[in-house]
Amino acid sequence: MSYESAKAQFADWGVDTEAAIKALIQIPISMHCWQGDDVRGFETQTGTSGGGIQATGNFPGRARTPDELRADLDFAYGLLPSTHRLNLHAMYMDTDETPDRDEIEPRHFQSWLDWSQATGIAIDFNPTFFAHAKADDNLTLAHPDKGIRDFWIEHGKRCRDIAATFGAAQGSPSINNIWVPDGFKDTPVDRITARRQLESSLDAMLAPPQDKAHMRDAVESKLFGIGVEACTVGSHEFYLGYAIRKGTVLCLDMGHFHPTENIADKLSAVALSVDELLLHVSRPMRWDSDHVILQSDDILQMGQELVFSGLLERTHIGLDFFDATISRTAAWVIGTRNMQKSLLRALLLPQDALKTAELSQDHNKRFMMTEELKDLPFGAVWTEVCKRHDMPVGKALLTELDRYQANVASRG
Ligand code: RNT
Ligand code: ZN
Repeated sequence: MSYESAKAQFADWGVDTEAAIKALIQIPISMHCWQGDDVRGFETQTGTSGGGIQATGNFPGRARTPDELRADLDFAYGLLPSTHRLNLHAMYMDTDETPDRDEIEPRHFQSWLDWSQATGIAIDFNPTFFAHAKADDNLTLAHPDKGIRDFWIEHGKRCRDIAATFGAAQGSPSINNIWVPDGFKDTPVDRITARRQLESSLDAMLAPPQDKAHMRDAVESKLFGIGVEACTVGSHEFYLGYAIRKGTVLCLDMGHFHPTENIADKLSAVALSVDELLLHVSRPMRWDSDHVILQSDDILQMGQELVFSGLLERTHIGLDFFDATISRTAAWVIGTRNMQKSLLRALLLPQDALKTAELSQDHNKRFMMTEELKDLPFGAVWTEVCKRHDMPVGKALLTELDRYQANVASRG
């Protein structure tokens, strides 16, 4: 179907496809670096990967060096309409030195800053509280040992400085997201001491003032992880309360809740109590499996909720998936495009008419409309977006992805 005839079909419902396209290309998605190398990072000294997260598979082509990762990222961004962001983890430092986590400085990330300046891709940041000998027992900021807690507090402080350095250079705040694996494999008898410990460590870490124009602190909750099945110290209730009381950004990862919970439903609820949200858009399958996101109901609902609740302005959209059984670059491109497609679909709905039907309690009209609207030619509008950015879709996209994969397949 041609774009012109799709445009007419949407216009018939009162939808302006040009306005939707314009809105879409203003929405940055923070693409996560860790899909490119199966969450390994580039440190010379690490413990076990740990943290209860796991990439499985051995598809060829994993990036082994910062240069390979940046080349893969450049390729992926080249197939994504609009200007996006990069979500970088501290363990992706690029240096000949061997700083421990409590010794890292902005200079260890200079090559990323240079890349960001050259590409115009802004960087968000994450302290890395896993894959380290001092995190092998899945306790970091909540550890009973003060020396271990202090080590991780120092790491967190340094990461805030690094994020602020990126933010100052790029002209938009770098969102610095704190996720710790802390928890217990078996049922603890004292939960509140660990939670008090986590709270006071976070307070110490966030105490040094930072310019909000340069960096913002986010906190990410979790339900459970491998090895911490019985209790996660930084649970949803813990961080929801923390974010409200301390004014941080609240991060919701779609894999960090009970499997039947609707994460899109949470946005409008928590948005009444926190100013800003960060999403880790992900796809849990039975557990926090971090599968690449599809155009599935939960992702479409997430896009629709962001648009219909007017939350795009204060939500930072990040992705969090890692699949090592498929091409890493194909995973980035198709997964990130799926997030964009979910937003585009929402932007192409007759929002006012749907809301009017609902507010007037005409549930029959809402029902008929939502179902009929599913047949509109969303794909033709997406194809037009890609065409305007000189980017392939369909079989031509697969050819491009295969071509690049063939080039990286020989990596050891
Ligand atoms: C882990 C969290 C966290 C990580 C990244 C690598 O369960 O989702 O966000 O996936 O920090
Ligand atoms: Zn996450």
